[in-house]
Amino acid sequence: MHELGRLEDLPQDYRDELTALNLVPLWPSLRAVLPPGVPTRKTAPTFWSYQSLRPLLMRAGELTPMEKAERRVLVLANPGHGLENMKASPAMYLGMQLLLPGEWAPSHRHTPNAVRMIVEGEGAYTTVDGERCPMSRGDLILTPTGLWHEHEHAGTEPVVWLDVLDLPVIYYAETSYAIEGKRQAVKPGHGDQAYARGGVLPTPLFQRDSERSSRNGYPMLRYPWADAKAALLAMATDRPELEAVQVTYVNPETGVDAQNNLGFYALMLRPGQTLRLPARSPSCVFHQIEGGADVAIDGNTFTLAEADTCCAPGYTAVTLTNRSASAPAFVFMADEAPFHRKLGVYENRG
Ligand code: GTQ
Repeated sequence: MHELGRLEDLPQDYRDELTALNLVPLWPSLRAVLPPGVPTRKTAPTFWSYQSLRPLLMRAGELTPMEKAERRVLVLANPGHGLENMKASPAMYLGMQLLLPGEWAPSHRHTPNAVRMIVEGEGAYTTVDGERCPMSRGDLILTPTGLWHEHEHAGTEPVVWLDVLDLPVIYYAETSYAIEGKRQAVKPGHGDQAYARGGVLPTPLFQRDSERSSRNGYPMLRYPWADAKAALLAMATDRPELEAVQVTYVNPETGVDAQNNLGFYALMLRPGQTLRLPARSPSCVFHQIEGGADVAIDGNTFTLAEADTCCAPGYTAVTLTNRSASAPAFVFMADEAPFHRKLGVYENRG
């Protein structure tokens, strides 16, 4: 690959004239925007310890009342992108949110898609499009684009969850905004009950084709951890030869990813297992639900204990190792695969 002309090679008067007309020569920047073979990535392998951040989150609970926060969140920001940009990766935002007993995070809706992975505490619920979704450790709750949501805590201990949003890409597209609302009326019915068995779907009077799912195409908003874990354990027992014991959170009516831009998965590492994930184009986030795993990314090894989180840049192989020889380890993953597929740039390089 031969060298191209530099900006400094051009006479100053020529450069000034270009600037005055809002023109830029491509060749000095061509290699930067189209690097050979592998994209330039700002995403740095980054680890966030729950034990370290938890006291700071609790302190936020003392320092900042709900009325002054609306959402009391410490953002897990990737230094490679600049902390102020609040990105874990090009398309993923991560935040740890705290709600104290009796608090209410008021109803709003926004264009970015969000999910919550519940980290600790009982007795809180998120109400999404009128459906009351109880929060329990390991549950995944969707708040897809445009749906009203509010968080409320009727328990006695703090509740904490991990927010995963596609905010960076929605913001980049200049399409990010929110609308404030009033307290929602709660409707009866729960998607996690109606869709509790994967092989059979609710079919009111054979209206499946014409009247697909309620809730704007998001039939299931809460994915209980008890069910995802049971599926993983059953898979591991049923298929001892299976290398990756993994499930994808999907829309139960279409079988496609639960949300538009980000993919969500739960993975079980068998006792003592080491699993190599191929180098794929999307960045990836790992969050330990149960047990402990070592996550090796490009020469960095992060030791995840329960509730710890880390992220890996795209085009990078990741190796996960269960540190226990006797117990399984469970990891929640989020990635940018649906977004990459839409862009037509998804790659698995093995
Ligand atoms: O709970 O609605 O971490 O609107 C960032 C923006 C959480 C939320 C975040 C949000 C929310």
